[in-house]
Amino acid sequence: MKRFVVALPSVLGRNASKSKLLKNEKCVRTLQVGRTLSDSFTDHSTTPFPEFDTFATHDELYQFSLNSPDFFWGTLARSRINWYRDFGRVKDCDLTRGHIRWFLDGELNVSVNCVDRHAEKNPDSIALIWEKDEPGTQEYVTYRELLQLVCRMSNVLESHGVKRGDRVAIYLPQSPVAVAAMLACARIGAIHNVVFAGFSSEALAGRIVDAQAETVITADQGVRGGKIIELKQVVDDALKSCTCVKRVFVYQRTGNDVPMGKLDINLDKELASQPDTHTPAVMDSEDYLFMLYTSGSTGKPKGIAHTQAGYLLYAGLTMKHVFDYKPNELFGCVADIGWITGHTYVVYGPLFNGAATLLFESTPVYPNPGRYWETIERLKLNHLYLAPTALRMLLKSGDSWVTKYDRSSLRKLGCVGEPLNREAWEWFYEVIGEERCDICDTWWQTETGGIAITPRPSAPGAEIRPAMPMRPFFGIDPVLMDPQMGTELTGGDVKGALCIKRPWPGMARSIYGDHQRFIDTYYKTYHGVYFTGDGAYRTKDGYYQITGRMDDVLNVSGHRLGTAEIEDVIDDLEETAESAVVGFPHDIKGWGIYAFVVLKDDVKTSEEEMKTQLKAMVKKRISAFAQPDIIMFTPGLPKTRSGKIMRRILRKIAANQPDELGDVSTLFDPSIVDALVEKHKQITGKS
Ligand code: 7RM
Repeated sequence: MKRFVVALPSVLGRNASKSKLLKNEKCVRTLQVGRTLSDSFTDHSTTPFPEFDTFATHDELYQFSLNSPDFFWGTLARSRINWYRDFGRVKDCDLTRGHIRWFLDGELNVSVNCVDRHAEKNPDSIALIWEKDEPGTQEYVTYRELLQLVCRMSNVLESHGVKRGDRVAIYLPQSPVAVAAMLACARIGAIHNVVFAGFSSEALAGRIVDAQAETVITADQGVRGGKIIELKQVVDDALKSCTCVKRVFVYQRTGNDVPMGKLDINLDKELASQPDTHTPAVMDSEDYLFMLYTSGSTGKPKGIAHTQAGYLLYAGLTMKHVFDYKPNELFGCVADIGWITGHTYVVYGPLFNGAATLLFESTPVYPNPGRYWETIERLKLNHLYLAPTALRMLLKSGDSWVTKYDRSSLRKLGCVGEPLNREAWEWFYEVIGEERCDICDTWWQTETGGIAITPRPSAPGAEIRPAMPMRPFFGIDPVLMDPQMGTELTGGDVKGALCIKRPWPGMARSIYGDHQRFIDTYYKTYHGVYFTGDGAYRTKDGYYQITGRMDDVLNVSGHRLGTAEIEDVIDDLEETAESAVVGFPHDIKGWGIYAFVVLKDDVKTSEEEMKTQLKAMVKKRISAFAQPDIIMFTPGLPKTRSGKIMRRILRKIAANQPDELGDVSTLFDPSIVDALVEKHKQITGKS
C-alpha cells in the first residue's frame, strides 16, 4: 500500500513511533467531561441511535427531535463530541434577528474530534485515500499520520504568527495537505476560507480581501484530467490587488519550478522542520470554524460563516446516518473541498466518525468515462456521493463504461447539488447500483451546513421514490410558504417557497462581516423562518420535491452562480450598454447560461470578437464554468414601465418557449419581444 509522504519521507511513515503519539496525551488529560478520548462515541451497534433506544420507530424519533430539540440535540452533542468543557444551554436562537447559538459555553477542539481521538484508538486505520489524478497512483494516510501532519501544519502556521480568529485562505488541490490545512486552522482556532482551485485570480482576490486574510496556503501547481493548473500563478495575480496578505505557503504538488517571491514560504520544508505534536486550542462552541463563499441573487458572493460544535455535530450525524456508514467502510464523496459538500462530506463528517474518506483529485472523464467505476473496483469503495451533472454526462457515454468494472463493493449511493431527473436516477439505481443500493437524493445548501432533506434515514425498508429528496432529517422542520401571501401552505399536493421553521445545529450563523445582510437575505422574506431560496412541491404523502431556485441564482453543473455576478462582468466590456443573464434548461449541466447584451451606439467591433472577449472576461473574473453558453446582442431588453427587466420573458425565450410568454402588454415596448424571439431563432436554429 502506497503511503502519502508530503514529498519528504521524514514527515510521515510507517515507523512513526508510539512515544510521539503519546505526547498528545496532554490534550487527552485536559478533557473535563470525565472520560478519555477512547471513551468517545464510536459505537456502531446494530441500533443506529443507542442514545434513544426507547424509541420504537423512526417516525417517533423524528417527532421527538422536533418536539424536544434541546433534549435530542443535547444528548447527541454530549455522547458524540469530546468536550473540554460541557455546555450549558443547548440553544439560544431568535431567527427574526438571525441570532443562532448552540451548545452555549461548551469548549472543544474540532480537529481533536476528527483526528486525535481516532488516532489514539485506531492509529493504523485509514483516514484518507488520496485518489490522485493518474489512475492507480492512490496513496493512503492513516489516522496516526494525519494527526502528525495536522500537528506539523499547526506548528508551521503558529510559528509564522497565525493566530486564533485569523482568516486563512486555502487555494489548494484536493490533497492530504489541503485537509491538513483545514484541520490545522481548526486546531489553532484560525478560520479557514477555502477557495475552489478552479476560481480565477480575481474571484480569489475578492474572497481574500473580503475576509481580510493575511495568510494564503496554495500549491505550486495542480493536476487535473492530465493537465497542469498554475495555482501559484493565479495566487500571484490575485495578490496584486490584496494588500492584506502577509505570507503565502506553497506546497509542492508537482515540484516543478515556480517563481517564489518575498511573501512565499516553502511549505514542505516548513512541515519537515516542525515537530509532529501540537497542543490544540480550546475553542468555544460558537467561535467561527470556517467561512465559505457562495453566490446569492444580488451583490458579491457571501462569506457564509459556520461555527464549531453545531456544524461538527450536524456534519457527523448526517454523514453517519444518511449513508448508514459502518466501521471500516470506505466513503467516497467525489466533491472538491472547495465546495460545502467537500467540507462536510469529504472532511468533517467522515473524519468525525473515524471513517476512511476519499480525496478525488481527478475528473469523471479522465482518462475516460469509466474513471469513477474503475476507481470503485480498484479501491473497493462502499459509498459513492456525487453530482447529478456528472451522472448525466456519464449516462451519455453508455453503460459499457460502467459494466466492465466490478461495483459489488458499493452499498449506498448519493447525489447532491441539483435536481436529479428521473432518467439519471434510474440509471444510477439500475446500472450503477445494480438495484442493490439505496439512492439518496440529498437536498441541502452551504447555509444548512449538512444534508437537510433526504430519503434516509427512515423506517426500515421505507420506500424511496425517484428524483426527490423526500424526507426531512431529524430536527429539520420544512414548511412551504405562499410567495404572494407570505403565509404557510399546509397539506399535501402544494407548491411554495421552501423554508425551515426551527433552528438546527448545522445552520449558518452569519455572513462574515455583514450580519444585517444575513438577516435580510434569509429571515426577512418570510418573517422569522429560514428561507432557502428554493421552491418545492409537497406530495400528498408529505414528501418534498425541489422545483428549483426562486431567485436569480443559477445552478450550473452544481455550481451556484448569481446572474448579477455574470452581468457585472459583461457590463465591463467597453461596448456593453446593459445586459441580462438568465438560465435555460441544459441536458448535461442542468442549466446553461444565456446572456442578452445591449450594445452602446456606434459599436464597430464585430459580434464574434465581442463574444470571444466576453467569454474570456468571465473566465478571468469568475471561472470557466461561469462562461455564457449563448450570447445574444440585442437592441433592447423587455422592461416594465418602471424600468425593471422582465426576466420571465427572457427565460421563456431562452427555453424555446415563445408561445408561453404570457402577458407582455405591461412592457414599455412590447415590440422588443418579437425581435428577441426572431434573433433567438437565428442564433440557435430553433423555433
Ligand atoms: C450542497 C450544495 C445549494 C443549492 C440549493 C438548490 C440546489 C442542492 C439539491 C438541489 C435539487 C437537490 N450547496 N440543490 N441539492 N436541488 N435537489 N438534491 O449544493 O449552496 O452550493 O447549493 O443547490 O437550489 O439551494 S450549494
